[in-house]
This record gives sequence, structure tokens and C-alpha cells, in this order.
Amino acid sequence: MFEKIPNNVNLSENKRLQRALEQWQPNFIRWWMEMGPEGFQQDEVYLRTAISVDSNGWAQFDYVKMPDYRWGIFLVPAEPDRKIHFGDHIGEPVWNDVPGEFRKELRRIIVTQGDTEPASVEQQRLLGHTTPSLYDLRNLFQVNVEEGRHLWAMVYLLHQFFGRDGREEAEDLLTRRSGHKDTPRILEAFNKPVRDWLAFFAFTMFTDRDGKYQLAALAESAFDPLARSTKFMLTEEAHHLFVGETGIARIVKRTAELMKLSPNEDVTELGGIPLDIIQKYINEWFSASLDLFGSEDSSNAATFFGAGLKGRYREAERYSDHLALEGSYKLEVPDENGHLVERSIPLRRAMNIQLQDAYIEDCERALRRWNEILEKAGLSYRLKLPSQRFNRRIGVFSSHYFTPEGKIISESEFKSRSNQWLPTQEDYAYVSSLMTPVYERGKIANWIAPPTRGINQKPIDFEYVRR
Ligand code: BYC
Ligand code: FE
Ligand code: FE
Repeated sequence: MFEKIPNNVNLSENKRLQRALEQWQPNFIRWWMEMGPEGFQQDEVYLRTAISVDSNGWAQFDYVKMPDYRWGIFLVPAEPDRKIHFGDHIGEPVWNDVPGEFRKELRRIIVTQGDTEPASVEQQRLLGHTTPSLYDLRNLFQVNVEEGRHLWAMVYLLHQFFGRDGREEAEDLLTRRSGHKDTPRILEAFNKPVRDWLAFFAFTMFTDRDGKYQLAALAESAFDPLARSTKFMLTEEAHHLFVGETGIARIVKRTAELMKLSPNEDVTELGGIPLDIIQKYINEWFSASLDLFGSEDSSNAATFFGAGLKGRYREAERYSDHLALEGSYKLEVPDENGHLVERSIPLRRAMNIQLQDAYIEDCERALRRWNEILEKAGLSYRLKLPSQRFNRRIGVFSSHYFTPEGKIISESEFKSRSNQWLPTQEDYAYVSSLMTPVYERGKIANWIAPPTRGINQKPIDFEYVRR
């Protein structure tokens, strides 16, 4: 069995880890068969598999049946003499084991990260039945198997460094279920349904992108095995973000084409997705993803930073003060009377929002690209990111209601206008009415433009999934 698990952690010589994985692996496969992509487990999918971390080894492409995917365990090579570069232990050597005083916090971070990976597979498990093309079907499955590998990455850390409670946590990662009323996944966005392909692209654009920033923050960690694991995960994450960003870009492009064909720019007559529905999905998934950063003012975040467990985005390059003991982050927050007043959050307690700022900047860049497509098509409509205050469930804005422009409003006004801002049942039903599968080689659904190129230099009409 262990030869089948590609790894660079000396698995063949690590008996203790082998025993732990021996028990866990069959349960993982059982979970994958039950909760993984439904209906396609016996098909041959053109997938990339990581077999080593060097540049020519890590991305091997071939046809694989998903249950035979070789989920591996990879850490980027250790940096010799790496030192902790932020927080209270700055300058000390990084840890290759878990310090007792931070055990609880580290376990919690790893479990939270690990929980999102299988959750996303569960959320996406039915999408194969409505794929717009074989190219997209393959990308969906690529994302799914890699999220599976990300679970393995976190389970490796739990088994190797957390003993018995690590093993218990690893089991629990396979028992919670996205959206389950008694045993839900830990974070809210991972309990939301991903109903259709517009939602899938919005999810990979906005929610996987939270993943990128959380992983980047953990890649700074003083706990070196965590830093090295998450660094390798980031190389895979890039493709997930590509799927999301280009997926929405292709829908925008197709919608723009259809708007030109329709005398009153009504694309529903032509089976397209109207721009205002795309905007509502952006509003929904952007706001749900902001909640994943935790509260803007967070003592947990201060502890994580001080201990050196979790840094900011590119801590070394983007910041000069790595202690963050002085200074503050100014944020307008609502007071009890519903007036926005400036609050100074001590910098260390403001780590979540600093990470979120980097994320928002990145999202803005994608929005500009989508809007270029509209501009080139000669259309005046522009897509926008809603205010960070809009539709929040976590953090300092969650106690009040805001418009997408960030203006504070009453609950009743929000309720009466939310059908203009967030997808309605009719919007979901309309999008879902377009989701008829296209399994023919080289063909594509009417509501989305074809990709500009194929995968791994293959043509767009390549047989990415052999059914
Ligand atoms: N939902 O101080 P606070 C990915 C809880 S995505 C529910 O505000 P903190 C992926 C929190 O636990 C990246 N509960 O937050 C993407 C705390 O509870 P306690 C996943 C929430 O702790 C797509 C309380 O509220 N990675 O990889 O600073 C596909 C107050 O906490 C939520 C990580 O999240 C929520 N949204 O930060 C596949 C990294 N937010 O202690 C994969 C690891 C907060 O009072 N996690 N709470 O009982 C962390 O670093 C932190 O736990 C969080 C929260 C950033 C999530
Ligand atoms: Fe992931
Ligand atoms: Fe991802």
C-alpha cells in the first residue's frame, strides 16, 4: 500500500505513521466513494498527479480512474537554518515538532484547514451531471482530487505530530458532512450548497481564493512542517483559482455575445446568464468568503501571530514591522446606535483583516479583467465587488445590515431589497434550467464561451474524460 502513496516524508521507513495511515486510508476511500463525485468514479479522467516536488516531477498527466488517484504526501524541501521571522519568537530557529504550549492552537488551525478540503468535494459532488463540456468536467475532477490530497496533507500532520488526538481528529474529518444539520463542516461557507456551475466558478474564484490566502499565512508558520505542506498546496491551488476566474470570464464573454444578438439585450431569450444574475452570485460568494477570514478584531488572530503560528500575506516581503506590537488598524464599524464610528484595532488583533485586504486587492484585479471583456464588447454594464460590510455573518459588520455600497440600513429594508442583491429562488431556478450536460467531445454549452486553450497543451476538443 505505501508504495502507492507518493511521498517525500520517508513513509517507507516511518512505521508509526504507516500504521496510522493504514487505518485511515480505507476510511478515506470509503468517504470518497460515498461523498466524492457522483456517477463518474469508473470513468478515465485526464488528471495531473503530484509524484515529487521538483518542477518536472510534480505535474504528471495521464488517464486515471478517480478512486485509483495516487493521493500523495508532499512538503517542499526544508530551507536550511530557517528562522522564525515574525511574532514573539522572531529570530529563533523554526520548530520541527509541536511546542507543547501551542499544541491546542496548532491542532485547531490544522483541523479547520483540513475540514474545508473534503467539505468542498462534498459540495461539488453532483456537478458532473450538468457539466458544460468535457474540458470543464475534467477541471472539476482535478480540483476534487487535489482537495482530497489537501486533506491528506493535513491528516499527515495530525498523524505525525499529534498522536492519539490527532488520529481522532483525522477520523472526524471524514465524519462531518457539508450542510448536515447535526454534524456540519466547521466553517459556514463550506455548508452552503453549490448548486450549479456559476456557483462552482464563483466558489473556486472566491472561496478557493480564501484558501490561497489562509495557506499563504500558514506558509509563514514557525511550525516548519505546516509551512512546507501549505507551500506545496499553494502550487496546486493556482489551478483552482484559474478555473474560477476564467470560468466566470467565459460566462461574461458569452453573455456579452448574446446581448449583442438580442435586440433588447435580454439574454434569457437566448439561453444566456444575465449579467445581473452573475453580479448576485458575486455578491453571495464574495461575502460568504470574507466570513472565512474570521473577525476583523480577533484575539485568536493576535495569539496566532504572536506565537508565530500564522503570519500575514508574504510577511517577509510586504511588511517591515514583524512584531506588530505598536500601531493600529483604523476601521469604521457600527456602534450600538447603528452609526459608523472609527475604531482603532491594535495591529496584532487586526491580522485577519490585513489578510483580507490582500485578498480583496486580488479579487479587484479579477473584476477588472471581467470588466475589460464587457468594455471590449461595447457594453456599459460593469461588475463590482460589494462592500466588505455587505451580507456578513462573522465579524464586526455581522450585527447590522448594509447595502452592497456599504450604507447601513434597517433589517426590513435589507429584507425587502435583498432580491436585487442576492440570488432569488427564481434566479437559481433559471440558472439551473440552463444546466444540461454536454458530454460530446469538443462541444460546449450555450451559456459559456469555450476556453482559450486546453490542458497541458492538449487541444480544446481533447477527450478529457473517457466515459
Ligand atoms: N464560520 O477570532 P475569530 C480552503 C469562529 S479555505 C464559523 O473571529 P479566528 C479551501 C472561530 O472559530 C481556507 N465559525 O476568528 C477553499 C471562533 O470560535 P471560538 C481554510 C467561525 O479564530 C475552497 C470564533 O468564531 N483555512 O482552504 O481569528 C476549497 C471567533 O473567531 C468562522 C483556514 O481557515 C466562520 N467563517 O479566525 C477547499 C485556516 N470564522 O474559538 C479549501 C485555519 C470564525 O470562539 N483557520 N469562526 O470557539 C484559521 O486560521 C482561523 O480559525 C479562521 C478564524 C481564519 C477560520
Ligand atoms: Fe484545498
Ligand atoms: Fe482549492
